[in-house]
Amino acid sequence: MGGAGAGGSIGGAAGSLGGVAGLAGSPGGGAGGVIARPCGDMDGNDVDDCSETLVTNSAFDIDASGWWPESGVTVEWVSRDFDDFDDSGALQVTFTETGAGDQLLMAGAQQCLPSIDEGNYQVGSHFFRGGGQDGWAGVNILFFGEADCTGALVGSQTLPLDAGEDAWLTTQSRVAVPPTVTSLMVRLVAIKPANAASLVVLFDGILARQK
Ligand SMILES: [Ca+2]
Ligand SMILES: [Ca+2]
Repeated sequence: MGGAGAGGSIGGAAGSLGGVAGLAGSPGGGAGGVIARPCGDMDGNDVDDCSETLVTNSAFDIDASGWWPESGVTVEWVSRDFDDFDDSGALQVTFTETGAGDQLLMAGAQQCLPSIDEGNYQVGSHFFRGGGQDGWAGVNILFFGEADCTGALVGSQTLPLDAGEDAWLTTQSRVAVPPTVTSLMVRLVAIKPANAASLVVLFDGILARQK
């Protein structure tokens, strides 16, 4: 099902990675000058993603703080940075829940953006799924009617899935936040058939910004 969309997102990732290389090579950084080193620019807007994301601990430089495991999940920091930087790592999500049947289960690590405005957002992540496992790494967004991710669940959106394995890939999408939404939950998830074994996936460079 996701074949066509996956191809599209790979193309987008490759294009914006070119932008990353340019950013990394530019001496002194931009006007702000506060970026110790660039995180990348997956959305290609010439602004380093680390400096514009609304997410806390988006680059996982030293730990997994700010991200909370859901039921059936363990999270831990690993040193395997998506861009191979020695001074940064990634978030590892291990989804251990299993059951009968092949219906898809989804769970991961979550962070609430406690108060957001109506409008369009750009959300994305780098992710890695090692080979020999059934399932996907994904990013799922939940919309809530009240602040702090409380109140009615107004809706949800899952960014395009990509089944590629043994490589860092990128998924991103525009997320339209309707006027009835006050907060949203960013979920870095593993998705697998219930009867498949544990699934281990990595995430890094989480972007969520208003467009
Ligand atoms: Ca950017
Ligand atoms: Ca990192």
